[in-house]
Amino acid sequence: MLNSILPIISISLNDDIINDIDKLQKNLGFTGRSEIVRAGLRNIIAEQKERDILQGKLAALLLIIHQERDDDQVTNMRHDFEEIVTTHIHSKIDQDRCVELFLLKGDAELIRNMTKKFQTNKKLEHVKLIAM
Ligand code: NI
Repeated sequence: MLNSILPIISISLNDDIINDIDKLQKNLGFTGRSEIVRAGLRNIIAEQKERDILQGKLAALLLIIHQERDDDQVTNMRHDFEEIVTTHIHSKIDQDRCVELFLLKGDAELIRNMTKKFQTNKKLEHVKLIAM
């Protein structure tokens, strides 16, 4: 295969993320940091595309993991979407972290907006939408 020259961009990452990347690289057998970053980005793009085609009324599960000290972030954001939240479970996972599960029913647009709001909040560690 011919070597293709890829544009180089610089990104800033904190130590925690760099450690996680290096661990993933080792465990999953990626050849370098760039490769793992590309794989992660491809996943986000695929997820986004999947989400963009959701339409009409649907049910979905939104999973969020965060530091316990950020509990109020989730609570505050939840209030903007009361009309689609049918069930909300909030539980401690360990010393510092909490998991929150939202069962959502309603307009795809609202579900998308809620997911976007959580996903762009930097304090939340993990946000995952499963549409049903
Ligand atoms: Ni909590």
